[in-house]
Amino acid sequence: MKRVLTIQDISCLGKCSVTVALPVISAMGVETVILPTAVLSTHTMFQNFTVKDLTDQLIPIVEHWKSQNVEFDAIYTGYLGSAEEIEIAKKIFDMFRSDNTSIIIDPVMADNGKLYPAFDEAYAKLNAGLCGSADIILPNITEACFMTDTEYKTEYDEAYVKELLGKLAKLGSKIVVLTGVSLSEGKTGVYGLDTESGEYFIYQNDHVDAAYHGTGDIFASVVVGGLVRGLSKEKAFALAADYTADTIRETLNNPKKPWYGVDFEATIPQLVSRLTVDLAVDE
Ligand code: PXL
Repeated sequence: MKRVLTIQDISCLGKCSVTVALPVISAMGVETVILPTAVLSTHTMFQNFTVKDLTDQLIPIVEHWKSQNVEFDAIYTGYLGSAEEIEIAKKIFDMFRSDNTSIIIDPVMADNGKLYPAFDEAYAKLNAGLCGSADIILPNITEACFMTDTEYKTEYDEAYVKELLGKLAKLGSKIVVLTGVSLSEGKTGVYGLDTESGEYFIYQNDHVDAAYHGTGDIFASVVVGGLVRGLSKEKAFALAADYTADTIRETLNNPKKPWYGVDFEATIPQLVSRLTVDLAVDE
C-alpha cells in the first residue's frame, strides 16, 4: 500500500485540512500519515476559535519517523499557519525526499482576490519559495497572483491563464496547476502546465454556483490520492474536479443547509467506485 504524509492543521470541527485529507485519501486506498501543525476548535471562518500551536512538535515527530526508516510516496502540504511552518515543511521535504516521493503543495492562503486573515504578502512570498521545492503545485488564481505579483482579475481570458502558469513555472515546480479557472460561461475547472514537456492540460466541468469552506482541500486530497494510486494526471484532476462538484451539489440538496463544510461523507462511495473503474481502465 502506498503511503502519503499530509502536513496541515487539525480544525476539530469544520471539515477541512486533516479532517478531510485523512478520510478521503484513506478511502482511496492509501495510508495517510498526518503531521498536525496546530489544533483549532474550528476553522478560521468561525468566530472566537481556539488554537494550540504545535510548531515545536513537528521536527521531533519527523525525527522519530526518520529513526524508524519511514518513507513516503508523497508529501502533501495544505494550510500552513506561519512562516516558521513553511521553513519546517521545507526541511521535512529535504529529510524525506527520494526519487519515489512526490511533493504536492496546495499553497492555501487566499481566495476571491484576498489573503485569509492570518496571512500577509510576506507570507505569500515565502509560500512561493516553498512551491519551488514541489513536484506539483495547486494554487487558485488568487494565490497564484499573490505569489507572482500579478494583478488579480475576475474576468480574464486564456492568455491571462497562460501568463500566470508561465510565472508559476518560474517558481520551480515541475507541474503547475491553476484551480477555479473558468474560461466559458457556466464552466469551471483546472488549467495545468507540465513544465518539462511544455504541455498544457485542461479539465472543465459544470460550474456549481455555491462556495463552501474546505472544498479546495477535498479537491487537493483527491488529486493526491489519485496520483499516488497511479492515475494519469488528466484522470486524477478530472476525478478531483467532478467529485468536488458532485459533493457541492449533494450538500445543496441537504435540507439542513450546512454552512461550514460540505457533505463529502455522502459522496465517498461514488469517489471510490469511479477510482476503481479509472484504475481498471488504466491497467
Ligand atoms: O480549508 C483551508 C483551511 C484549513 N485550515 C484552516 C483554515 C482554512 C481556511 O481558511 O482556516 C484552519
